[in-house]
Amino acid sequence: MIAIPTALSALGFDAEWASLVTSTELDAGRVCRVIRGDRGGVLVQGAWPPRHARSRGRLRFEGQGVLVLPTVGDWVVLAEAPVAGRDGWLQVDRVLPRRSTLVRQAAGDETLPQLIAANLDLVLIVTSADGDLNPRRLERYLAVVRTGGASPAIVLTKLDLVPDPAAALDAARAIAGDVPVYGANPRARSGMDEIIAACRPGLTVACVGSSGVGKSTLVNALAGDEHQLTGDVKRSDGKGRHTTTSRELVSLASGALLIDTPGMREIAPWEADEGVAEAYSDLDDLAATCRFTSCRHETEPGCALRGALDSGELDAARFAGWRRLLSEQETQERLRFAGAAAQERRRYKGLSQHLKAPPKPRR
Ligand SMILES: Nc1nc2c(ncn2[C@@H]2O[C@H](COP(=O)(O)OP(=O)(O)OP(=O)(O)O)[C@@H](O)[C@H]2O)c(=O)[nH]1
Ligand SMILES: [Mg+2]
Ligand SMILES: [Zn+2]
Repeated sequence: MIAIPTALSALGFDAEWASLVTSTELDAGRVCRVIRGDRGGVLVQGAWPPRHARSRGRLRFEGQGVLVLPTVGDWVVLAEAPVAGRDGWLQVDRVLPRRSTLVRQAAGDETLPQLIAANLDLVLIVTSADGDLNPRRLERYLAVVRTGGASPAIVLTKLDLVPDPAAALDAARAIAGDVPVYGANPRARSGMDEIIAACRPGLTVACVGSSGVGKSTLVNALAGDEHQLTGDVKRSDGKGRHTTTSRELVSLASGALLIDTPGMREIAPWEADEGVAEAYSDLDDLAATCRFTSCRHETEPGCALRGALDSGELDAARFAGWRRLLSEQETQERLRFAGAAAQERRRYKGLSQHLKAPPKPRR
């Protein structure tokens, strides 16, 4: 049994994590947690103050790109050589196997994943009641969170700015199913009790959502101080200013660990068949009762979904949101497959050129 330093358990390290490292690594202070992720490097903290670190080249180039690189929330083991190069940055030797991840399809034209955070127990999907509340977007967030294996909860902010807060809460609850929905005003620090209770000691909790919805304000309210920078929402379009620019882990006095993230403009799940099925379990159950197992829910006879739409039992917008997510996942799958095939072809080409007989000498 390895003795766990208090400074590490304060960051969420437990016996299960300890079983993945050696006592030598632990004793040498080489085990630490990533508390901030930026482009190019990470900030890590162990039984010592935060320091910069970057991955070993091996980690950077081997494997499947971004998904293997350390991200905020990760537990990592540092390389034996304490200092990487001239800049004095530490070097990450390996990332401990993750308990959960938060991955979305990266914004932009290419079909690539973006790893947002790792080892989350709870993800607070923050949405503001004024303007941002969008059932389809909430469904997408739920699919993303569930795919990665963390538990979701929804936090509805700015209820003080809408005429009918109860209606806004109902709209969120209609999407949430058995996912808890908390209404709170983090700016006034009211309505926080349930959220505080959900952020139990030792848990790692991330806040995600659009810019300006109050994620950093919520983190500050939970931390009891002004740890995170917050920004007023632009008056003209109600959109946030993208005040938070990096993902950062904050330790609460209660013993919970909170991760604030920058606002996201788009949210699309990555490799999310299961997550989509869970977020739309009601539709999935219905689809299982269609007459044909291959039903595309278009004009097939005996389609349970069409039946539910006709009877008004199923909301057409929810149905459309589900179909859109499924077709996005299909496209993603196809592009991923095409990308992998191209890579394989390139490898093969390189290999065959290598094996080709040397050019014949000129006569
Ligand atoms: N009226 C009201 N304002 C709020 C509430 N919660 C947050 N705000 C305000 O909303 C603005 C944006 O809050 P932030 O916490 O910076 O938002 P954010 O989600 O962190 O935004 P990004 O960092 O850009 O992603 C701030 O001016 C907050 O004071 C609320 O419940 N009611
Ligand atoms: Mg913020
Ligand atoms: Zn059908």
